[in-house]
Amino acid sequence: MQHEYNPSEVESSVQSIWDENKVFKAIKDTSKEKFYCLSMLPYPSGRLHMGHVRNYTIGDVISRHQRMLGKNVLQPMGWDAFGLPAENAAIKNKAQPSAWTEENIAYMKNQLKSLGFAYDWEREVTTCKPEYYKWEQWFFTKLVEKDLAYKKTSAVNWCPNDETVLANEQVHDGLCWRCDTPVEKKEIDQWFIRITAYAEELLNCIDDLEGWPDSVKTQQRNWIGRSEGLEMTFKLKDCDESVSIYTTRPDTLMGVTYVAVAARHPVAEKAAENNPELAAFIKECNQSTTAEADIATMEKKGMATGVKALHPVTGDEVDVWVANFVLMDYGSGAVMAVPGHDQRDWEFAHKYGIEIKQVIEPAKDCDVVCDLSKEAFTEKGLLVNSGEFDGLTSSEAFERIASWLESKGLGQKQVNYRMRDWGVSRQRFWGAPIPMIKLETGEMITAKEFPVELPTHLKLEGANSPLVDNPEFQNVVIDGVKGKRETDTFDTFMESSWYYARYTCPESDDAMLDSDEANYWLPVDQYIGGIEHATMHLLYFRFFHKLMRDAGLVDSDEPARKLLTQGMVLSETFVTKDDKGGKNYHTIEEVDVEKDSKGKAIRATLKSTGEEVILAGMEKMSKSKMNGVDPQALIDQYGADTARLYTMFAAPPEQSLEWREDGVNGASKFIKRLWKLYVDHALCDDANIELSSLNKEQKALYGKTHETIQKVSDDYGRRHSFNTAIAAIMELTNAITKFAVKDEQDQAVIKHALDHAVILLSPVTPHMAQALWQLAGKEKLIVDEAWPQVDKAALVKDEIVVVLQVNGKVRSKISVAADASKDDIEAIAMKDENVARFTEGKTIRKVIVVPGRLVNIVAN
Ligand code: ANZ
Repeated sequence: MQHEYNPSEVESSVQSIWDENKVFKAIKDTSKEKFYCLSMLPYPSGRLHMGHVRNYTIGDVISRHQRMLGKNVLQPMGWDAFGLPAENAAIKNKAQPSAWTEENIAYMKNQLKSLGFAYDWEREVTTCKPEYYKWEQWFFTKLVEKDLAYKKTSAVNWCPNDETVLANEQVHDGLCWRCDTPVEKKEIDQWFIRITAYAEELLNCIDDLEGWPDSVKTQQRNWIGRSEGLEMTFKLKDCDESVSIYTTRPDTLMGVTYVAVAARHPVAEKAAENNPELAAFIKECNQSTTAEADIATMEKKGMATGVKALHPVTGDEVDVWVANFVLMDYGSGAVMAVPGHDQRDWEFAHKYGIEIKQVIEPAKDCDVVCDLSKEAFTEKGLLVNSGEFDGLTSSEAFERIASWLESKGLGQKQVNYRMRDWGVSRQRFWGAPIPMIKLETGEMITAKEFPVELPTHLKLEGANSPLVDNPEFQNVVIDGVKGKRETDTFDTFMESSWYYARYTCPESDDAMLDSDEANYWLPVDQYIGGIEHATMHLLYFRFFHKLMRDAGLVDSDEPARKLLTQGMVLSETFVTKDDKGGKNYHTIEEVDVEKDSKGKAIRATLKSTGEEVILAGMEKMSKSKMNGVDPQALIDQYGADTARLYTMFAAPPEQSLEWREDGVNGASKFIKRLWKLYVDHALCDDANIELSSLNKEQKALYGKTHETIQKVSDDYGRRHSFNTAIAAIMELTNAITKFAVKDEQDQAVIKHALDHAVILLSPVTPHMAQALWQLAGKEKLIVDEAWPQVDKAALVKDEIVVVLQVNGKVRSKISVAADASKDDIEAIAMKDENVARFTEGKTIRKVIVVPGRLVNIVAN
């Protein structure tokens, strides 16, 4: 190792030491406290982006810190390797998705290695490998046996371009999230996993997730969407049938002026049999792809069915309408419409001239006015125009009306969830085949042998899966009976729902999990990933853990104790407009940028033409906006440690990181400075330091070192505030720079300070730290050193600064002995020049001394 700092040499040499010695291999050891640190696994898209670098550096810093605290750390990595991009690339290149995926994995794995992440690569999990997905298939068949997975026909979002079903979240403004094609509705047979059976537990356990961000917990609560209401029936006139409705506001029952049903509701379909106009309207509604979230704001449309319903209390007739805002798969697909008190019902009634009746008035202390000519009054309040229920509060009325209806057999209390069962079928090729077989007899059975392997030699043409109508894959004979395999594959969220558990025992080949290993390592102590996974992934992940618990595979209730959601990486976006006003994005290389003193871009021009460029501000790095910074270029130019240091220093982990080249430069300079200081002053043996024999300067640096240890330990551990930890190490480095070495004791103190600066920074810049350790001739690898302890005695200060105020305004500062008495402090304060100046000619009325902090002199 040379005395000059050469990042590429340092990094490759240190990485080979780690590799050769299997330094990060994790082995179960019940005598030690374990720490499982997990970063969300990447999709092997081709190259790492800055978001990955940020995510994985955070995880690595936490892991390395925990290891130095003496814990048995597991930090694994793997690949979420099934999914559409591989399939699209294969179609384009006339290749196999497996080949594209493997190539990307090899490339990205090298990138991760070059960043020096402390992963146990022997536990690498690749979800498209049969030895992984065969257990997922096996587990699915267990769910089918327990009736926790089932098949049903349901309307799904259908992208005609990708020829695949899309989840609601994959539909953006009615368009496919990947290709912007207008999405259609299609009725199709799907496999579902009964997540609703766990809705209550998933909701209740949110309260126990102490180490999870509140924002994620709130999103999960809303997603689950528990509501308490009443299911009640409205009899239909002139027939024996009835419509059952779900309401959360039975207190508004007397304000019902119509009943609205979903387009797919049987009453609507029956009424349409002899009514072509209604049939056409229903068809229109069924094709509409409005996402559920947009229902509140969309235009309300409807048509009367001609059917009449009877009000359960008054027996009055009300019209039954088909309405586009009623969902078939929520509650019972029908609502009692109360236009006076529900805004959707109000808009609908307003449009079609239906009566709007007030039955709730504002409570006495409520300052919201009720003006039904303008909008619905949706608050709770007191009942009016409600006969025997008049004068009750909404909550009293809820109970009274519920028991009244219950006694008549017309209704009962019910809990509902917004969350639906999880549709896991995808009509794509590159996924784990759903292990089900339809026998000739019509019976549906589970596969008995695993894996049901995805063939790797089929030609991919267009978006249609080559599994469909492929006799080799589909045809099977089970106990002499012919059958056909399911050709749909699993949603890739399936694989990412349990990979964290498989990392604990990746080689287990006689069971999905080796429970001894799984129960030692689980739950995950720290999970790190993007906030965009707040609901789907993080909910499925919690759900799968509970499923695995109930299958006896793990014994904990939740998969992760703590969750850190890192912010996005943003960078300056450069735009020019073309003749038609269209936007052209430019890379940083294409523009000349003028910056202010803080490094903020203030003006830019195109290098090629000199044209003025619009600074569109800091936006999420993305290919389409051409504002991405390639981690590889950064590593090549500055080294991995600079990339790591910059991403950790530039912003607190949960907040967005605004990328600035000057900042990267600054990080690189800091590493070089610390390196030089270390080489100049610390390549010697440790010497004993006797605190009591130190002079003032020595004591100050020694004290600063231990203050820094205290701050950094808390920042890494409890606060996860890596940027302030780094700032503290920089301050210590400044103090070291100013410290003059004149004798042996000075040498010992500066060496002590430098060793600590390096060890404290080592989780962030592990290569340079290890290299310096070697240069200094230390025996242990720096990762095997114990985390430094604070010398509490060093924190006790001889002198402290006291602020002097005159009439509450700060006028001066003095330094006093830490154990000075109140009287001594007052005496010194009164002699201060500034105090004298501001009290001159005035009478001192009072002197307040707060020991250790301030003196306030009241004078007039
Ligand atoms: C009458 C009423 C009066 C309602 C009122 C609200 C306010 P949450 O809380 O989200 O569960 N609803 C029931 N089933 C529906 C469906 N299939 N499609 C669309 N809307 C449906 O929402 C429950 C409320 O949503 C129910 O309470 C019902 O309208 C409506 F002043 O009933 B309410």
